[in-house]
This record gives sequence, C-alpha cells and structure tokens, in this order.
Amino acid sequence: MTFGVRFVFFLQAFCLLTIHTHGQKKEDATAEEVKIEVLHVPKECKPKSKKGDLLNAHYDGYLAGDGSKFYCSRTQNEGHPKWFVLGVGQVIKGLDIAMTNMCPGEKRKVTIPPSLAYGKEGYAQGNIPPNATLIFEIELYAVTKGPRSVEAFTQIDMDSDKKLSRDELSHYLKQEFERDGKKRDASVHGSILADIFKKNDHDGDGFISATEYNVYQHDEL
Ligand SMILES: [Ca+2]
Ligand SMILES: [Ca+2]
Repeated sequence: MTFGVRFVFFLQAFCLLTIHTHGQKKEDATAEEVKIEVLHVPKECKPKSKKGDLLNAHYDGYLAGDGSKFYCSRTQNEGHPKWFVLGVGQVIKGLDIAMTNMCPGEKRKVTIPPSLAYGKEGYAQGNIPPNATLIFEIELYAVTKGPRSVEAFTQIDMDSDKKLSRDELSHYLKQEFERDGKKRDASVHGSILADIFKKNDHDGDGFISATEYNVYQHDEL
C-alpha cells in the first residue's frame, strides 16, 4: 500500500472512534445475520483478522436479487487491493462481520442482509437499490496491525511514559514517510501533525495519552 493511502487510514482511524462506539448498539435490533461460506483456507491460516487490524483485500460485490455485479475492487485504484481498518465502520457493517477471523490467503463468499448493508434507502451512488441483499466474494491478502493498535502506540511511545509527545509522533511520521520513499514537503508533515493533535489532544496538554489515543478494543486490553 502506498504511504498516502495508509496514512489516510491512520487519520481516519483517529477520527472514526466516535462513530464506531455509536454504531454498536444497533446490532441487537436485527435478527438478520451474515452468511459466510469459506471457499478456500490456506494450510497455514494465521494471523486471524480481528477488530482494529488493517486488512488488504480484493472483493467483488453482487446484488443477490439479479446477480448483477455492482462493485469490483479489481477495476478500481489501478487494480490494487483495498486497505481498510476492520470493525470500525470503514466498510459496511456486514463486511466488518464477514471479514473477522479470516486469514491471509483465505477466500470467502458472504451474503449480507440489507440491514447490515445499505438498508431501506439503498445507495444510489453505488448502484445499490433499496432493501438489497448483497453477495461479496472476498480474497484477503494481508492482515496487519491497525493504526490504533497497542503495538502502534508502543512503537510511537519511545520513552514508554504512556503518552505521545509531539516529537515522538513527528519521528514516527518521518519514518513512515521514509518507508514510503516519496518526496514530500515538510509543511505536509507539519500540518498532519497539527491535525492529529487538534483531533486527539483533548485536554490540550501537548501529549496524546493512551486514553486520548483510544486504542481499539483489542483482546489484550
Ligand atoms: Ca512518550
Ligand atoms: Ca493530552
């Protein structure tokens, strides 16, 4: 994945937290479930994906009603598989569910009821009619630690004082920029940093605490 894309996720992850806590309550209201058919499992099936992980996958989407294809990640973004953080609402709820506990190399065919997809309204822009049941064929390529993982926090927090200073984040960003290898203006770096602090340093003390960073609810927490 390019650094740009990855970084967008990093930022989105910083912004999405509120949305994802709100979204959780609705689940009980619906009895409808995602149907998962495992088409292929590699011999060594790990790591298994979990909430907060960054996934890389290709998927084709079909309308269950007439079998027509409404989405194909292979024809978008120059055919690069899509990156997204699992379980935080970057994709429809049904896909968050369908892609949990899945390993790299695994293929699944999943059927998602409208209540866990685009609901009564549908999604005109994406050619999804109202009340559409969706079928996705998914091939997962990579499961990596997400931007809000405990690992990421520990990695950024170089002096291990459980809070992220401007210097620590700046250093981390620089490393990420270098890994990507693309030349970037220093001002981009500065504005990203400012943005991260604006959105996350709630008490304005110049540090992002573990609580402010709000690590995704991983098992280890
Ligand atoms: Ca620190
Ligand atoms: Ca703070």
